[in-house]
Amino acid sequence: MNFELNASMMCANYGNLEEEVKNLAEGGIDSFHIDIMDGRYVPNYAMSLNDMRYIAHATDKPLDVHLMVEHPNNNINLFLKNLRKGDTVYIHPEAEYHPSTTLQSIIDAGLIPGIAINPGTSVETVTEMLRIVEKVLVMSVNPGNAGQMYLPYVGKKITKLLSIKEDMGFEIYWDGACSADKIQEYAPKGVKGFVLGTTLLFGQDRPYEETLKKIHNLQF
Ligand code: S6P
Ligand code: MG
Repeated sequence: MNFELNASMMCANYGNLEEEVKNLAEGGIDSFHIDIMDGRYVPNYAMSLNDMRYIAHATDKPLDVHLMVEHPNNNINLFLKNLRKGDTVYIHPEAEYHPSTTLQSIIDAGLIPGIAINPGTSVETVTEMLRIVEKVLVMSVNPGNAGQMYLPYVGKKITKLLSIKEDMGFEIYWDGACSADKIQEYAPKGVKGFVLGTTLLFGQDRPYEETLKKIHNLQF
C-alpha cells in the first residue's frame, strides 16, 4: 500500500541530531516533519529556524515544515528561502488575517502549500483554502506538544475530508498520536501520510529501520 511516513523531529534526540537524521533516512523515512512554535499561537517552543536549516543540510529528503506561529506571513521568507523544491509548508489558517495570501507566498516560492486543521476547526471554515492547497494536515491532538492522547472526534472530520479530496485536489496527512492501528485503518481509506512521534517511532528502544519496516509490512 502506498503511503508516506514522516518523522516528527521535535521528538528526536537532540544530543545526536545528525545521527538521528541519518538513521531515519537510511531506515526509510519519507520526510522530516519540522514543528516550528512561537510560544504564542501554541503554548510551547519546540523547533526553530536554525533547527530546520540544520536538518535541511543534513539530508536531501523532503522537509515538511509545520508553522505553529501567529501571523506567519510576517517572517515567512526566512523559512521559504531555506527550503527546496519538494518541501512543504503548512500554516494554521486561524493564525493569519489573510491565510490565502500566505499560501500564495508559499506557492510563489515553488514549495508545496498546506494547511493544518486543529481538532476544534471544522472543514466548512477552511473550504475555500482546500481549493488552493495540495496538502491538509489533520491534527488529531491539539497543537503544541508531542505525547498527547488521540481525540476521537477528529475521525468524523477525516471521513468528510476523504469524501471531497479528489474533487478539490488535495491529499490528507495525519498529525498527532499516530499508532499502527490508525495507519491500518486510515491508509486504505486514502490518508496519504502519517507523522510519527513518540507513539510509534521515537523512544521505543528499537532501531528506526525495524519500526519503519514493521509499519510497511502491516497487513491491510
Ligand atoms: C504537535 C505537533 C506534532 C507532534 C507529533 C508527535 O503540536 O504538531 O507534529 O510532534 O504529534 O507525535 P506523538 O506520537 O508524540 O503525538
Ligand atoms: Mg506537527
